[in-house]
Amino acid sequence: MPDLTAVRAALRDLRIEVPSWAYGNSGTRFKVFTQPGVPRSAYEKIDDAAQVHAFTGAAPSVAVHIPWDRVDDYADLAAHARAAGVAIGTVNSNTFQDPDYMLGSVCHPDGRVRDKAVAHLLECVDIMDATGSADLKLWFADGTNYPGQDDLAARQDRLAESLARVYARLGAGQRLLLEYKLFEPSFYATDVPDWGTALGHCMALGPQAAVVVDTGHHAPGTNIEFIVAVLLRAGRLGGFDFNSRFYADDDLMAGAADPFQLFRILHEVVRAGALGPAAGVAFMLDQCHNIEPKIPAQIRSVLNVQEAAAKALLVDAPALRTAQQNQDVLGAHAVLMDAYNTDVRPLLAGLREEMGLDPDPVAAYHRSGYQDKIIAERIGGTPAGWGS
Ligand code: LRH
Ligand code: MN
Repeated sequence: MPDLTAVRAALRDLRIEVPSWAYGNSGTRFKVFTQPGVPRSAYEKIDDAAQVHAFTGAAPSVAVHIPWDRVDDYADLAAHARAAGVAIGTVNSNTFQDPDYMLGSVCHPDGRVRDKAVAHLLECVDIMDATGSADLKLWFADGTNYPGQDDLAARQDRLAESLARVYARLGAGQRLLLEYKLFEPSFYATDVPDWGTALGHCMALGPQAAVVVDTGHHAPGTNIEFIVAVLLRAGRLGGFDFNSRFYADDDLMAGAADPFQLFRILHEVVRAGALGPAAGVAFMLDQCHNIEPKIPAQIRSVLNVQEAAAKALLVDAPALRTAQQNQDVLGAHAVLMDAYNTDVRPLLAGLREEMGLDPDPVAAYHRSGYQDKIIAERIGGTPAGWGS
């Protein structure tokens, strides 16, 4: 049985970064259903994100997305975040909404469009300097819809050249995180479709480049924990965009659609000793709450990741290794399932009480009256969204 003191210490250290865009209105191409009390600015998004940290004690940073979170003074935004008890985390670029990027951004055939895209990415590094953020996360919608539309290899050359220009701008301690996605909005070839392509570009760039695994970005049936094990072994797992899905990039709450998969992924992270902050793996949520109240959904998502991590920390590693060495197929599987089938909610509730938090963060949030306060206060202005 793992040492519970060590398990509790690891859970105390677990940090989950929340996405600013989860608090704004979001939807699908069919409809964006708006909700009352939605933030109207990056400042209000941070206020809402700070609620998640206040009730969970495990979400001390907020990822921002540019230009959705564009402000006049990023140092002031960072100061506002600190005053709210959180920090500005990963800076996400956006080269998927400007009209010039219809046929791509950093992979576009026209060098002027690539220059425009690279200029935006360099602006994001300037913003990191102002907010004190370490990570620049790059996801590119770039791709094609029809065979022959463009030269697949030439697009890789353009991508490599563009990434190198951004990589050269990074300061010490800053990282470029490259996120892959199989498809959407491109439906024939995406220029960074999978972990292999992303890893290849990161290896070519240098040690400050690593891969982000968004759990919604794979073909159905993909063994994501295998990819995680390989990236950890290569020392190039930069982080996760956690969410869950039944079909495509559904961006549902992490662990909601497939809690067993989230456990298997975190088992590989724990096995590699990479759960702690020192390991440099960023645990981020990337979700959209199209029909459910956003702040409680974020709190629930943080709890889901905590629960999966707690189960992974309870895997009896020596027993597992012994069973694996003894080629005891069922025995080894049983060790993992024992941990997965452990109800870790009492352990986490106890830990929250030790941290001076309510054992039931979702209920505590509802009792706080914050939701009613923002619905009453946030009248007028332009509710935040994906701005497309
Ligand atoms: C792309 C993605 C990416 C973000 C966006 C909000 O699907 O996962 O991480 O930029 O969602
Ligand atoms: Mn993502």
